[in-house]
Amino acid sequence: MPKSIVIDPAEFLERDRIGFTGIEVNAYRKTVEEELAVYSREDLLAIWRDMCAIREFENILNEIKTKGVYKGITYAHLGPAHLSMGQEAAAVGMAFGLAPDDHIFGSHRSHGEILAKGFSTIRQMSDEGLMRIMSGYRGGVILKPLEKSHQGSVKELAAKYLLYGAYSEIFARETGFNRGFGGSMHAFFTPFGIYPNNAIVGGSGSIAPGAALYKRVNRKPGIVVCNIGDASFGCGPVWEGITFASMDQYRTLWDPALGGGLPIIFNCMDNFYGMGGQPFGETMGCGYIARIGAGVNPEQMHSERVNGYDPLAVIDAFRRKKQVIAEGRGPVLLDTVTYRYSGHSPSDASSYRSKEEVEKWRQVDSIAGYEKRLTEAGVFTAGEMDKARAAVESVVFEQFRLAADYEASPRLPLTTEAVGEAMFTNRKVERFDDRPPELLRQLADNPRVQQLRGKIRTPLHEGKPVPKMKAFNVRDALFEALLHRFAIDPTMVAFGEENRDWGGAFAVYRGLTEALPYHRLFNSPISEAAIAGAAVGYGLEGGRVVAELMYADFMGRAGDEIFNQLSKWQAMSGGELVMPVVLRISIGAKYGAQHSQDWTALVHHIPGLKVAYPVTPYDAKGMLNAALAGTDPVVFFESQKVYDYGEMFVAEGVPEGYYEIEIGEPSVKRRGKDLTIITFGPTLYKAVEAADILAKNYGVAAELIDLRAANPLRYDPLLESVRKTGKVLLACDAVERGSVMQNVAANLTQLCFDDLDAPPVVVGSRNWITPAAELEEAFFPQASWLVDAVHERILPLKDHRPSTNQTLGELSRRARLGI
Ligand SMILES: Cc1ncc(C[n+]2csc(CCOP(=O)(O)OP(=O)(O)O)c2C)c(N)n1
Ligand SMILES: [Mg+2]
Repeated sequence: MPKSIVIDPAEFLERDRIGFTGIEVNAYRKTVEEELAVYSREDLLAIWRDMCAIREFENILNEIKTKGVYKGITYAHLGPAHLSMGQEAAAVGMAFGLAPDDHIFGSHRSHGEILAKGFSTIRQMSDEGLMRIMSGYRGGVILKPLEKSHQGSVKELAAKYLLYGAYSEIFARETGFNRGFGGSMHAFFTPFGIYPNNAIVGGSGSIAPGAALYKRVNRKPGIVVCNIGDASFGCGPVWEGITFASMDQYRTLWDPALGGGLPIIFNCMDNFYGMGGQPFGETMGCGYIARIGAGVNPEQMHSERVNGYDPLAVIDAFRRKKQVIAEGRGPVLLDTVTYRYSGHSPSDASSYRSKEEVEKWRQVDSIAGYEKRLTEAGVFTAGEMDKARAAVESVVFEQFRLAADYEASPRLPLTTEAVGEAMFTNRKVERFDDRPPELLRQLADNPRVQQLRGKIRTPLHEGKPVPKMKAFNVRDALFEALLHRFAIDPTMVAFGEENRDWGGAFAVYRGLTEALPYHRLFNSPISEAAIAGAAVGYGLEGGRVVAELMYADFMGRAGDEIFNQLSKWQAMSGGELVMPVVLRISIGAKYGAQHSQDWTALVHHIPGLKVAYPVTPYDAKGMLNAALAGTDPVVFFESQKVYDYGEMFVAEGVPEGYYEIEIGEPSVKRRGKDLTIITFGPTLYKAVEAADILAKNYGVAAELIDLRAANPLRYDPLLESVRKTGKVLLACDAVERGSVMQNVAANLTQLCFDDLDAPPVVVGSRNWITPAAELEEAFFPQASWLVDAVHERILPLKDHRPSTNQTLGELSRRARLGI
């Protein structure tokens, strides 16, 4: 808590009452005649065309999925198609008044939103701007098949481009927005302000606030709209995202010049159903989603329930709410009432709702209703509207036909390496913006910087080991790397729990509070999903971000955001997005079963993440420097056991200046000829003890290698060592079953089988819950375990008497018991 906000009992123990104000439901009542003062006839027709285009786009997909043929074109679409027939007015109403700089995020059912936002952007962009995008985006690959036959305006060409890029993406073609790597549920096209759509229900709920944060911090124009379904509001990360987006500090503590509350509208596409469960009346208790706003902040999120069957009502609501955001009073919650006629997917038998109910909604269909209103008001004749519909349907059909054609729209070869290559962008970016980075004062005057000047960076000082208090330690090394990049990249922000006045949970950030304004370093709510999710949103907008999870054990709370979001968007974008996110995660000890687990293996298992775990000051600074210069997501593990360790391996010490250590490069910490010991994490220091015992008592010279990173990983230094020694022991603090080391051991067995005298041996923690601090020696690998394992399974040591049971018999006994 910042000292500037005082919690005074005199205020908080007074009798009081919390008041609520009513939340509007379907308040819009304007007539077409009144709206003619706001809209041109062309506008009104554009709304009609957009809705008709979406209906036909989805109708074609429905026919293809259910019958395999549409108007003579046969096509087998294997993937998903979550259609939105019925929801067109909600989508078009949402997008119509958005500016090109406004960014939308969505869900698995977002085809309609993609098209609506695309059409809206096309109308507002200049012809030159559109041509630049179409011919520049991925070398014009989407444009080429369209250009040949196109006759008409640039805007008409852009509309075809949008439809064709979307169909191609859904059909997994090279001509898709994202080379077909995203597909139906994840299609997006950022040049038109269409940001990732998410197959994880509610996934956008924690990501979109990060995009809004990016706009605020970097003073970018536009707002962010997070389109998610009604059932998504049951998801924890959505609540966390709302909490993150509605923090008081944006208005109480941040520089007012930034613009106040986050510029975000959470827009519920409230179609009354999940898949087969019904939030209204069954699976949720809030009745109307709009009510949720009342629990969030005194402004009740400016919440409103809007008739999403009337496009003009939705446009009106978005216009008013954009004004609220422009005044710095966001975030906003809109509950847009709509209905899907289609099943959850085309295979859905609609067993959860009656035909009569669907029919009732069809009777008030938004497209037919809009036509009726405009014709009755005499704005258009039915003939004019029919003609416009037929024209747009024909354009949609032609783009479908082109996308279904394998010659015009080839699929990437199935053997393609491109999927893997898109996963990491592997770029270096010094700064993501050229403006000067905001700092509160000269870094040279920073108290921590001054303190570090007096610290000793070498293993020895005047021939003696350096006392802990004087040693430049891992914590200091991390601080230096962070400060370096903060001073260069103005987009770089850091957030997490207790990050600011507390100094970071483990004091890595001490000194940063004095260096950085609030918006570059701030405390988040205890919302791990939102911490990781917002980092994803901030990163994919093109900003550098360091997010922190206090303990590895809390990764469970941010599981989706780490495993499905952080890891996947670069690849699903076909390499178009970057993800310059460093997720710092501290691994604990002494805090028992739920605060002392090394979960590196979980992250290592997920494609798309770089996994670093340095445990020396030299490695920590060099690797964090590399992570903070890159464009890929790095999960950066740190060990609480070694934060205050000085440098013990690099005789020259930790350089004061800048240097990088490539992530994926193991480090030989000690040379030896008889045995290789590979470690990952703080077990390195136990291996040093074990190596000393082996050398002193048994004359065995062990070579020590610290993996430093699990993915990517260059095996050559490991192979070189194992080929020399013929023997290898691998150890880490993670529980032995399924650890990173098991994977490395399996690979080594295959890569240098002929050179091995014995199978690689893995020593890890016991396959238990982590016990109390007093009992930890029975849980984490100790030097004696390593020596005993060498003796039992690799190299019998003369006269050695094991103190622990590292035999193969014990290995299989434990496996059988599952412990
Ligand atoms: C985290 C997660 N849980 C479950 C699912 C399976 N699922 C896909 S769509 C869906 C219903 C979503 O309902 P809602 O958010 O209202 O969106 P709608 O489908 O109505 O557009 C479910 C349960 C999923 N994709 N992700
Ligand atoms: Mg729904």
